[in-house]
Amino acid sequence: MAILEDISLAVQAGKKADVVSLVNQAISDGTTPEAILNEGLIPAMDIVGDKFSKNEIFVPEMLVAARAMSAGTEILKPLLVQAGSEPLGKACIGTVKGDLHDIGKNLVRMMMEGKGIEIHDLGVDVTPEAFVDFIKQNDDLQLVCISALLTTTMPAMEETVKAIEAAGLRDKVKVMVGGAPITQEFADQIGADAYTRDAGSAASKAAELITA
Ligand code: B1M
Repeated sequence: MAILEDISLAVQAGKKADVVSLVNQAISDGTTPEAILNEGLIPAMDIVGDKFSKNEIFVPEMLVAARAMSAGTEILKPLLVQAGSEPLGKACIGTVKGDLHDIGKNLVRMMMEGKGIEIHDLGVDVTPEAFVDFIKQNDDLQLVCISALLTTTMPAMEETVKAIEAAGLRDKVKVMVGGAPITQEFADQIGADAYTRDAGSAASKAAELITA
């Protein structure tokens, strides 16, 4: 669909105002929010990442593309998130220590909200101690979600799981991990309860873990 390609091109060029108007137009034309996300916005970031790897663009261009992408997802948020009356359960989410990438984490949060999960966003660069403190302060917390986008911050994910264990809280919560460099094998290796590849499956898995 031409408009999805236009959305992708506008994100790649970091044209936030164009992304906003194109996403709004796509919605009024009847394009589903899932198609806008999965066929317009997300593929754009893969192209941006590829260009960065090839030294065709640099951090500032990645940053403006990220801002344009976030402006698009903000418009989709109310369409993806339907507030339920009773929360299904309680979770928290954060990007690991040393890692500032938050677009994927924000999408996971939105999809979980869409499933009716009460999810607290601890932000980016979240230390293992901050995860542990949050668990301690929230007796009814059932699930801890950790995101990482850099291979260099994957060890911080393991540190976080170990810190939860060391604090004697591991039996109290389930731990779910994800992000582009994470695999099922890595999740098993660090003792996480679940790994999911994308935001949609993360939300379904979270609902399953919380209600099990
Ligand atoms: Co960065 N960056 N970046 N970056 N960046 C990547 C990740 C990179 C792959 C680009 C590349 O080289 N091709 C590369 C990492 C290489 C590696 O580790 N092997 C990289 C690098 C190197 C860096 C810097 C080191 C660059 C530098 O400074 N020299 C630096 C690090 C800063 C830091 O974190 N300390 C850096 C900085 C940045 C910006 C700040 C400029 C910006 C982030 C802005 C922001 O997030 N607000 C940025 C961006 C935009 C990217 C790319 C282009 C796009 C990331 C993104 O948003 N993707 C990225 C290349 C790429 O991904 N192709 C790249 C879209 C998003 C929807 O996907 O986050 O994967 P993703 O989330 C998915 C799934 O992974 C999953 O669901 C989501 C949706 O379905 N998921 C989960 C995510 N978390 C989950 C948790 C779950 C379950 C599923 O359960 C808990």
